Amino acid sequence: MTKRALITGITGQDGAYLAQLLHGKGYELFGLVARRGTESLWRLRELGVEQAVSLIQGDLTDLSSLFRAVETAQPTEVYNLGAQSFVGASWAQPAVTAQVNSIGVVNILEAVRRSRPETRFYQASSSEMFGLVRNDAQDESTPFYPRSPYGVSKLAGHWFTVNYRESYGMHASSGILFNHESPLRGLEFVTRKVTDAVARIKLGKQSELRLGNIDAQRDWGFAGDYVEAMWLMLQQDKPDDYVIATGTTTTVREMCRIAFSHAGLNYENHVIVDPKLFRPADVDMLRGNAAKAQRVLGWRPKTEVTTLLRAMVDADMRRVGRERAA
Ligand code: NDP
Ligand code: GDR
Repeated sequence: MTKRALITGITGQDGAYLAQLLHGKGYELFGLVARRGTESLWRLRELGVEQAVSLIQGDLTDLSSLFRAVETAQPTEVYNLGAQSFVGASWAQPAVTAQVNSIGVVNILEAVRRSRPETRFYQASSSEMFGLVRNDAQDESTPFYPRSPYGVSKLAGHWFTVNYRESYGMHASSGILFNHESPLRGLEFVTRKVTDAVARIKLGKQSELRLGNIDAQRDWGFAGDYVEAMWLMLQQDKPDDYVIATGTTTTVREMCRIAFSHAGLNYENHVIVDPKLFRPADVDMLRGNAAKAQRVLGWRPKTEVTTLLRAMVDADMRRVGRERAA
């Protein structure tokens, strides 16, 4: 029987990589697309899977659209990747963030439970739920202490997923993913903001880069590796929660050094720390322990942070170069 996947957040970074992975495995693909003013299918196009996905209009805050999506797609697996995913914006729009990231999860769980309860369900949870960490490496037993409206909203989504699993016996799993990046990352996130700026500075289009807290440390992996973990979770007999991470942490400052030096530049000549870009409360350090995912799923990260950043700089050099030629 052909497997059928419904992906919310199909137009985002992870949506595109997951669509590419599942297309390669022969899935029939359906993607929920919220109507936007701007063109949003460029990532699917870059990975060559735009034609492989049937798009269904809908929004996580609109329960009726989710029922329609589930009824249309008749999915065997649902991946809930849709979210207001930018932590920085969550202080300015806390209610929208909660609406999409918390109530949106209830909505999609309800649509699945009432229409096709046997469907396997994946929830995109986040290391941001750990927030103010008090131990060296975070795993599935680490207590949560979110530090942003985004983190709080994701924590509610996480617990709704656990609760639907325990209340209704649904095959609902939650992946607690640490930061993962790629050349398809949105420009608002710090790695892509840096690699895009490196390309612009190198090609003479920009001279400085303003950043916030460059002492923050993150455990950065490659999105292409992380979507494999999502898929593996739904192939298990039993649903569960898993931390997905590389186990290596890097400061924003060191990340800048790696990215700038790949283009033959010294970040110290270009990066300006701007207090206006500091968050009201930040997560200072994250480092994940993915031992359970390795043991149960056989998953391990394949891409190391320096390789990832260099690939992102190379992709931005090509993009910015094309802009110049046009
Ligand atoms: P992106 O920001 O790239 O993509 C988010 C997606 O959600 C977009 O397709 C967006 O659509 C969609 N979306 C936003 N609001 C709604 C809504 N109301 N209804 C339906 N869809 C909506 O995020 P990523 O791909 O990086 O992340 C995927 C998921 O994983 C998110 O839930 C994120 O919070 C979570 N996560 C991400 C991590 C990371 O490091 N990347 C780490 C841990 C968790 P549009 O393009 O039209 O706005
Ligand atoms: P994060 O990623 O908040 O961890 O959320 P982001 O790249 O936005 O920030 C990482 C760290 O860098 C510091 N920083 C800056 N961040 C941005 N965006 N812009 C800046 O100019 C800047 N300067 C310093 C931040 O303060 C922070 O400490 C990402 C998202 O993908 C979430 O959806 C996901 O859940 C988590 O990762 C895990």
